[in-house]
Amino acid sequence: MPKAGKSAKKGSVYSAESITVLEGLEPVRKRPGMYIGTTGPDGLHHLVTEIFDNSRDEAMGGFADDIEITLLPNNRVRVIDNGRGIPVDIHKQTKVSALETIMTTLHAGGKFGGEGYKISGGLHGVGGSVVNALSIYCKAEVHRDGGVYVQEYNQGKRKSAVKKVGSSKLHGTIITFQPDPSIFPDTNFSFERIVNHLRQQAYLVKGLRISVLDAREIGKVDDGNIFYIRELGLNVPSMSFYFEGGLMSLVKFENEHSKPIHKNIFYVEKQAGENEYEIVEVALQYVDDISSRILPFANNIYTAEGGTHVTGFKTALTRSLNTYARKNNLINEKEDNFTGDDALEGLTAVISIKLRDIQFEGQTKAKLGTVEAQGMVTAVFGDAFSAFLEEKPDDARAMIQKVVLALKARKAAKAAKDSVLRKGALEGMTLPGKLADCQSHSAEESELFIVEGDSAGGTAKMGRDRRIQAILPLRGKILNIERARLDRMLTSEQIKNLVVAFGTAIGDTFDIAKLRYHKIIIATDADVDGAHIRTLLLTLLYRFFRPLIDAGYVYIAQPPLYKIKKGKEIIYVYSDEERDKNGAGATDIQRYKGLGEMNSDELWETTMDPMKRILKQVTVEDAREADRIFDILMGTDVPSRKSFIQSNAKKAVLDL
Ligand code: 0RA
Repeated sequence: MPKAGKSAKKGSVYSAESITVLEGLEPVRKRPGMYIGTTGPDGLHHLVTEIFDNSRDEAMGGFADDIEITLLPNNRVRVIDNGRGIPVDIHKQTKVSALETIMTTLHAGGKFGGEGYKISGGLHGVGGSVVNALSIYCKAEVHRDGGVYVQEYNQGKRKSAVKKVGSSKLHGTIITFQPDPSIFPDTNFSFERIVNHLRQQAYLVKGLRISVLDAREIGKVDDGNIFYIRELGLNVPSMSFYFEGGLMSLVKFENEHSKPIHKNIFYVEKQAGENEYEIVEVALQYVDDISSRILPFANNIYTAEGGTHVTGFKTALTRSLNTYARKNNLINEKEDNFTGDDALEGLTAVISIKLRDIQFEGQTKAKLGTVEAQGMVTAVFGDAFSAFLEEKPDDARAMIQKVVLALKARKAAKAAKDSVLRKGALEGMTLPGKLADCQSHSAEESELFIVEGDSAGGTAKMGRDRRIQAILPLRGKILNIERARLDRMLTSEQIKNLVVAFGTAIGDTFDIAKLRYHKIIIATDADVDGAHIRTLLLTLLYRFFRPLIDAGYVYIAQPPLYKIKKGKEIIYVYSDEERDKNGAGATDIQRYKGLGEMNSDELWETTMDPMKRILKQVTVEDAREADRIFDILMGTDVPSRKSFIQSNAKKAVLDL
């Protein structure tokens, strides 16, 4: 949220006592992208985040401990908290109710809550009015000082003054909004997406209950006298999150399917400077694995690209481990120090920092730039982690052993890789014979289809637009990359083909600028094997080519499941439900088990033609989920694997 005060537009209200400038909401409707990023699904879901964040900030201030988010019919969303309630008294500056000012003007948030009430998070924080501006309908309901106060809005404009409509012993705020379809092409919310975001938030604010309900299916929901809908005991999909342990619980959750190598989860939460709102919180635990999972947050915003807090964390982690290992003679005198990468192997860590001033940088504004954060994390985490190592010698010993192993493996891998490279395994290697490359040399317009098997490969090759579309068929299972190291991976012909086709190299020499295709499209069959290969590929990409996912270069093709012939008309459908809907009266329904069953025209028309096809862009969350599933399927945790297979068996389409 840009702070008001930079530009004095017409209609702004000034006050001598503060430099806050209040503006109307027209700029938000004119340029929604400036306030919420996009008007696509990301922006739509951002509306929920904006409203939720205000309630969550109230909880972080210690004034609320219960938030409920309900999806309602007509794409409405309601967010309830049991905080102090937005003030409804007349605001000095504007001569109208504070509630109205908060909901109908672009304002600086702290102003109304007193100094330090809010930690601002860039885009987040004072978004109530932004959401209101982008909603065809919005209602604010406040319970405080014994009364219930209500105001309704339409596209950010109030319908009438704030009214007292009843009395109440409760306190809190209820915001209901309905996104404006003239702003958002698609106003349908994803329950799953909201649940995933809010689960994470529940970990970040310990002791806060967050409930999410999907009441879209039950027609009108009475919003008369009730506060929390869940107390009606409605039979609707719902989730409720509450984590006493905060980040510690998140580390436990992340490690659920892995084997921790030491018992105690490290945890620290501490003020980092003079200001009581500037807090560093870190939890970590090592598991028996080689990849690392670092989840960094700044003001509760997930910073996927890392930044200064992560840099500070890595520095302190490596330094503490080296110091401890030397002091206790756990590494050979002649041995080198651990590197940052050694210390990260098998590590699950969550880093959360709260700052007064927060700056984001990077391609997707998901990288923390605030310089002070580095020193804050190094100081707080470094001290606490060194103390932990001293106090918990068993945990310390296990960690050091693990890091020593990583150091040795790194050296062995480097030796192996050097020798592989000397033999010219990757560098200067020619494009794989299996690859049917495209004619274009411009990566921006080029696409690589990774298809399953030679037969589908042949069809795709015939059906493609050879100017911009390249085909790489994969045969069989690529490789169990779990636990396999880089040097071993490079010996797999399939992986080598992929890496060389990408053009980026892998590991230390990875360079995204050399990528040969800006669309990498995974096209596997709609059966169990296809799903397995897709999981493998996503896991590979997640672990070794993560920047390609971050940059939005990875996609999944969506071939149809059925071809339905109704007289002369041919319909392709993508699900069983669609088949049932469209199949009535059809004489002829063909199920496609694999891409190879289509002829080249059909494949082009349904799956490859850029004008007609549906592609699903792979998000980091998708890939992370694949990675988790992969661990369950391939890892050593047999009970989890069993229960996963049992609970998913009915979803699998059996090929009989
Ligand atoms: C400003 C001042 C006070 C509360 C809030 C804002 C507030 C805003 C939201 C938005 C959603 N839920 C909220 N809860 C509270 C408190 C002023 C006081 O009572 O001292």
